Amino acid sequence: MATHNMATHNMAMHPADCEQFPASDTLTGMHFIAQPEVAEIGAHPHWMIHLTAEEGASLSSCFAQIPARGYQADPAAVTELDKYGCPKIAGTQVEEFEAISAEAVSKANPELIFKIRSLLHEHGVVVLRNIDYGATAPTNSTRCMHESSNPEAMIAGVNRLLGGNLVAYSEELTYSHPLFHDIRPTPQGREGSNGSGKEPMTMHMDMSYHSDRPDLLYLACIEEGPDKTVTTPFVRSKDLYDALSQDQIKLLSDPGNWVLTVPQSLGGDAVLMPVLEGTPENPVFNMRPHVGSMTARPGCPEAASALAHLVFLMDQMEQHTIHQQRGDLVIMDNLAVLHRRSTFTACLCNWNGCQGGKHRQLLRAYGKIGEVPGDRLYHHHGRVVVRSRL
Ligand SMILES: O=C(O)CCC(=O)C(=O)O
Ligand SMILES: [Fe+2]
Repeated sequence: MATHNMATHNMAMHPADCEQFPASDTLTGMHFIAQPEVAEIGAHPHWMIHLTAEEGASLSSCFAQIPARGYQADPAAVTELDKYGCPKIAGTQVEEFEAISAEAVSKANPELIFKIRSLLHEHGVVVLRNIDYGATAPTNSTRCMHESSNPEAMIAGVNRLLGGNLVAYSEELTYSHPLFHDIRPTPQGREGSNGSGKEPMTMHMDMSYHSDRPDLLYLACIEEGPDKTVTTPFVRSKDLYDALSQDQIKLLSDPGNWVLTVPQSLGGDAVLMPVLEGTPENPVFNMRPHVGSMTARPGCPEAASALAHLVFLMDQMEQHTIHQQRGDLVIMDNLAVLHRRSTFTACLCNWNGCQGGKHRQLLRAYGKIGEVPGDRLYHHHGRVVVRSRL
């Protein structure tokens, strides 16, 4: 198993900013009003799909035909830059990779996509377990590329079958490949952590400040890491909404009540958007993962207490049933559920010279339903910036 370094990508260490924003329908279109579950870590909740050994083998034998990094114009590197200085994504290449990956998934397991769709519809989240990710490379300080196409093909194939297109965001290019992010958080303030790297990751929607936020979020667990108790807590937005009062809903839905800021890496401007949008059936909470990036406008104590109540509810209602292990693929309806990462213990190497895949390592990707840019890359968040012109 060889580790290849990403060639010309921007490797600067920046905080991960995985959120963003606007109102639209959710993928599922409908949600169950369910009580939060209290299943133990390791239990098998009903939104988990355990692949059998044969199912896993069938998927990997179909993926074997797919070239690793077939979504890149040059599979060895991302070399060409677009007019913004971002690595150029070859739209047609991605299109082709999505098509062959979708074909491989349907051929290997024709029923799978129906199960995924139905569980996503019902719960907003699905975890596939026992995927054979093949020869993956351990993450390291110069990033990695996998010899196996399995993680990317699994994501691209499922996403395409769900009606999604892979998309990238210019502010997230620091993660490695624009479409497939190497997420390797440490609590010591290194990349992949939140904000300054030392903040906790609060409940959020990925890219919640962005007008073209993703509909679907994929987290493929490449390595579990040393902490066997770290979880990806989540809560359904519909459940949260139903627990709010009409007054709180009104306060949260008024954009004038809030100071919501984009990531520091984008200048940290406040943008015009409400905390809550969507419809009573499909509510969308534009939660940001950084402490301090969502506050009530000064002089709006009622709004501040509505937000405090929402935070209290998220804390009460979140489920702790997802602990990711190698071979998992977490799929979330990004608009219908909020998620975060629990506090965790880092790799004992303290992010220094650790070899052999001991770090927790996720591969993240985003899917968008409907029209997407030809090169799959969004360059601007598209929000109205609230700033004094004087
Ligand atoms: O590490 C996790 O479990 C969640 C990470 C996350 O929220 C993200 O990368 O968007
Ligand atoms: Fe996230």
